[in-house]
Amino acid sequence: MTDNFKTINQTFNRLVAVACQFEPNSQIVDIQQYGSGNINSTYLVTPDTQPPFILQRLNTTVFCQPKLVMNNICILSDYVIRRLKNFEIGQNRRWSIPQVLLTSQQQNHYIAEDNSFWRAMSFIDRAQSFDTIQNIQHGQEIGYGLGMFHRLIDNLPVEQLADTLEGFHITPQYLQHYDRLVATQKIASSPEINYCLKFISDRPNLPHVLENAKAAKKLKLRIIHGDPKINNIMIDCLTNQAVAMIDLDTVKPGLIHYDIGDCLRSGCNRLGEETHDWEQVTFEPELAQAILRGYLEVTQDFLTENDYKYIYDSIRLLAFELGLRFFTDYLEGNVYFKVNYAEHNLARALVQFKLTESIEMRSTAVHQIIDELR
Ligand code: ADP
Ligand code: GN1
Ligand code: MG
Repeated sequence: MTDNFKTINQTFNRLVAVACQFEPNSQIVDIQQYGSGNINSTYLVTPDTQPPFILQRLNTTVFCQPKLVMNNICILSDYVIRRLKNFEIGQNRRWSIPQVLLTSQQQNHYIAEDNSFWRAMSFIDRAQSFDTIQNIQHGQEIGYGLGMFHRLIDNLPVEQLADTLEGFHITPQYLQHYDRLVATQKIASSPEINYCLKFISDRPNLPHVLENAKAAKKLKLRIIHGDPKINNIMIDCLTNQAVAMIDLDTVKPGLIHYDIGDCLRSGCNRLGEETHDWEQVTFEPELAQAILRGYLEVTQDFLTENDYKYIYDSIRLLAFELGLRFFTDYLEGNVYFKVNYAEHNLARALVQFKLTESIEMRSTAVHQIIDELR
């Protein structure tokens, strides 16, 4: 047996041992690495007598209170399951939420000997998610999916969930951190790095736009998803309809504008956030129209005047914020997002800044779309 093969075998056996904690009464037939998330490690587990399930190793550098994260997810999914019992979903539609699977010790997580933190979730079957937007109908379903998620929890009191990731989407805090880094660290020079540095320094007011609105009580805290990029919205393989939102680690109190902005920055960039063709990245208003149409179809009853007023700002801000987060992570040596090569986070930052620029250029069209839809 070669050393390489031995290591693969050991890793597989370790994964099986963890998977068995959640499914002690079956033989594990297969475990495959799954999905393309930037934070956790995800596996699809196939037992012999039970349906497949998702096994994840939580990134505890990012989520340093993993038990609280699991508590939030359990509270939210129990609430949604109860709510769905008396909820009229559109004709011929289905909607579900991943459920936390318990260990044989009735725990919602398992801590392995090496201190790694694991959890298992039910698998949303007959569905898939995409890293790039497929077409206008996909856009509308992405919007509907986020809208349905917000609608189902619109009465869940914010106090019920813990703030498991302080500072998440508080753009001024990301900026402060970045400013400190740039002031204390020698930054290399290249056309791409200089573009990013200038892009950020040219927009001193932008990072504050949503936090100012929150402080002025124009926008209020609600429970949010926190990470509604398009590959976290599952699409039915047959009907092409949105059927679930997954990746619930960032569910916590926040502004729904963080979600709206993140969903649109992710869904209106046809090249996707991993493209190497960053100079060609654009924000497409017709996709924004489709996403917002789908979103408002289910949420218009509880949105306020101010909620509408800040939609454009939120799209621009969330694209900028993600660019700032990627660029900062690049400067810090890739300590947060998973990367495949040293400049990966720089490449990702360029995509988001180019997208922000395109959003700014299409400001009139986007405002008009929002006005027409309300
Ligand atoms: P990350 O936090 O790293 O993004 P995710 O929870 O989004 O991890 O999972 C990564 C991928 O695994 C998703 O994009 C999706 O393809 C798949 N996935 C995760 N949870 C489920 C689920 N409950 N049902 C079906 N697929 C899932
Ligand atoms: C991360 O986990 P994943 O890949 O769905 C990140 C999001 C970013 C996204 C960009 C907890 O999401 O905030 O928008 O990457 N999640 C966290 O792809 O930081
Ligand atoms: Mg994800």
